[in-house]
Amino acid sequence: MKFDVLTLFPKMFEPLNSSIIGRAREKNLIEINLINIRDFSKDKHKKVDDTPYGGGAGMVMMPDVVYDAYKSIGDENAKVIYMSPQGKKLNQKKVEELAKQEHLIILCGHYEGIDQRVIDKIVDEEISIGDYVLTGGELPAMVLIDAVSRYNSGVIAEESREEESFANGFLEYPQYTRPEVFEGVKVPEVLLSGHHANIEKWRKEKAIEITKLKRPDLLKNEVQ
Ligand code: 4GN
Repeated sequence: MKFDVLTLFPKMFEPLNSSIIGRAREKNLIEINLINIRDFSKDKHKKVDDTPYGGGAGMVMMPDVVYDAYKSIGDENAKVIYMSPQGKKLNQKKVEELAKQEHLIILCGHYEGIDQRVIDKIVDEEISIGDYVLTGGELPAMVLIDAVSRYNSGVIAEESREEESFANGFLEYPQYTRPEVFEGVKVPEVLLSGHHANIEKWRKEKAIEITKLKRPDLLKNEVQ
């Protein structure tokens, strides 16, 4: 799967070189290309933004610069996502759906935003990672890439995804490892028993109990 990211701050994506995503890139399980929108400025000062028509604070990213950066990717069929607080809230279902795409283009805005005309022209979907405003779309883009990449085969074990929170509608049961006693607290006895059916039953019960306690809304099938 391929991600192309349109951004003014490609250096912000350094974290995607580490850990599981970094390794997935090395193994060519996913491809992440960073396109610096500033490279498409038509101006000798590399200007990419201008004051808003109608007045007001801040600067607006110019449509022609963003459009040329987009066209340089050269795939009109790729789904284009704009990270925005106005977008549809990201959840695990949406992540799974996006993971089916072969090529995603992610547009990151900065300042007061991007000229609406280029958004209307190229964006297929606006996505938000939550109801709060950030200085740019870069952190949300990284959140999206991380969540979607986990669904590409080989990035993480399939069983980890199947067992985890949200996949089965419940939060995860608690995990324990050595030592058997930590600060006087013992690992739950059933996990040491080797009795797989009992262990599975205990984990299911715990998952329900924790979900009731921490996220009762998930059990009620509520919309977030
Ligand atoms: C996305 C972008 C929050 C989100 C953003 C979010 C940059 N903040 N909740 N900030 O997913 C003006 C230009 C605001 C783009 C946008």
